[in-house]
Amino acid sequence: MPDLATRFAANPILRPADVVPSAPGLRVECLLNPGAFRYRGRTGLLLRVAERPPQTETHVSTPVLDPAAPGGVRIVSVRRDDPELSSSDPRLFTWKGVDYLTTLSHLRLAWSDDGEHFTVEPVPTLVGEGPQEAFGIEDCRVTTCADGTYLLTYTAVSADGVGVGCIATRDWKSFERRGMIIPPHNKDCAIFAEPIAGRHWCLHRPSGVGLGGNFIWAASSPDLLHWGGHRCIARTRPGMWDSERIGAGCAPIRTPGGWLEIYHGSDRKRYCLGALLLDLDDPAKVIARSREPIMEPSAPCEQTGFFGHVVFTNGHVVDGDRISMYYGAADEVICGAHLSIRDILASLGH
Ligand code: MAN
Repeated sequence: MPDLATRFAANPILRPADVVPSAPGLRVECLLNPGAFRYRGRTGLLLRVAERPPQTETHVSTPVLDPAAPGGVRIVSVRRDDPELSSSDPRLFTWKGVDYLTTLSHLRLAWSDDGEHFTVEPVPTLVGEGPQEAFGIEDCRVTTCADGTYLLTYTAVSADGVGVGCIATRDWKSFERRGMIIPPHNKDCAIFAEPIAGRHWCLHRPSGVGLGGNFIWAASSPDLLHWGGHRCIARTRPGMWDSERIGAGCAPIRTPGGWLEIYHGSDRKRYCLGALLLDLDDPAKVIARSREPIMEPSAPCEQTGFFGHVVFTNGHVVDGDRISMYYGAADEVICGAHLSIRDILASLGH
């Protein structure tokens, strides 16, 4: 059955070869999961650019941010036959009991006049800063606030864990770093574009070891820095397409019948997208949820790549009924698709 997404004819719209590496000796391996926004009539994407040195037959090498190293980047290089190396996932390896990512990500702006053809800036826009971002920054949601502020929530990765960092900007040139707003293990944080009854809201995704799981939570805050009133709003569903992990996309869309949130779900075999409809006054209440995915990895570039069978989104812009959604395909290239809000709501029975 076809899904609800009409993919751009030009997909993939950006590939690793379209991006200049951030330093000599590094290669852009993957482009992933962009935040999306409008600024002065143009569409902006904040791409996740994942880099590493070219790999060899004998060694696995990955960059780590280290202010003491030349150029601020230290290369961790391990012989493939080292008995203390273990790796079963292309995204991660463990060496001497410490976990590493196989790539280092930064965030980089790309701009478009038509929403489909993008030009990528030649240098990184934001790179990890400080020990809690030593393994990079990833998967940035961009919330466009009514006062012209853009709130960026991203995954901050280090050997200390995976948490949510926040940065604010008004002009995409100067950035105010607000630090880690939700500690590890947490990611997939999307801040609502407007307050509800005087409080700010967000969705986020803690990961439990033992009891609990990779579930979506909601929280609220008086100041966008201190988050409380945490409630689990959606769990994974055994036997379904979102049985293993779920996480919010970007800021939900206000509709007359509720907040519409596009989220990702995985069942260990693939990552699909679905929708949640949340109560307008109390977004911790789920009114409806997709039984079937609204989008599944089906195009060749969604099925084959750095990590295959993945469609993952954390960025879109909305015009009336039309969502222009940007997504990472197979953790390697950036694609776009249009979706109709009406169609998604109808699929939820609303
Ligand atoms: C998971 C995946 C990776 C990501 C790490 C750290 O393993 O989502 O793409 O790099 O988490 O966030």
